Amino acid sequence: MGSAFDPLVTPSNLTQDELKKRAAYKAVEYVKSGMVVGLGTGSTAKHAVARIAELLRQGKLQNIIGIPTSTTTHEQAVSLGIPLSDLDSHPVVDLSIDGADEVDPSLNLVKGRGGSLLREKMVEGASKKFVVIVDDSKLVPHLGGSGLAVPVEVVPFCCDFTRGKLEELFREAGCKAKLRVKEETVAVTDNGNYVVDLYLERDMGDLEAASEKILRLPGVVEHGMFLGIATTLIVAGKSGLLVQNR
Ligand code: ABF
Repeated sequence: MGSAFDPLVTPSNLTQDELKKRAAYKAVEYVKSGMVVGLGTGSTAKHAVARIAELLRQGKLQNIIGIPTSTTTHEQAVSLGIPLSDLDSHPVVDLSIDGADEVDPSLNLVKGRGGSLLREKMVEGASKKFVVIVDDSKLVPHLGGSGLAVPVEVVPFCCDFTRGKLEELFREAGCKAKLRVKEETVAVTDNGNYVVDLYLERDMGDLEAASEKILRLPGVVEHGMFLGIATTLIVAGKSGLLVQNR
């Protein structure tokens, strides 16, 4: 694993959103004309999408095909004039850029607190390179340890049964599994599914084993742990940009 530190030339009083933008702009430096690019979702990724559109308008990038990871990103990209396609037509993606909710020292991620984890995992898993962009608040020693949830996308059919099974799986880690609710109604993903959020009091142990256990449960569609998928991490902090490769 290699890393590089790039001090910011601007004052250190950047807001969190400005830090996200720094990371996003740095990631877009990896985009070259002619690439098929996975377009992430969330408040960090939206800066990357906007930057790609800006470079296309300026003629500094050409022939980009974007593969959006959510309906929200699809709408943003369409409004900015980025040509779009999908994995059916472009099963190999050159490069994806997306945010994350947690990043551990091995570049494993928790994603999906925004609800787009399934499409993100499909697109980013099909990418030759996956650049993760975060501000430094997202760095954690262990996934699931920040007090926030590990999301799991489940089918609506008997979702409380699946919720209970998920809670049982991680009982020893003090798991509380909660069906995600938004504005007082159950949150529905772009794929028409629900999300169960796993809140853990303790480390869930071996991540690959945890992943297998979750995916074996009937009713589960996908989970938000992205293990071994990210190839590059760009972290923006008050003192600079850290670029780390796996
Ligand atoms: C998506 O956006 C996610 O998978 C993750 O949940 C989230 C990160 O959001 P933000 O960049 O807004 O912090 O990529």
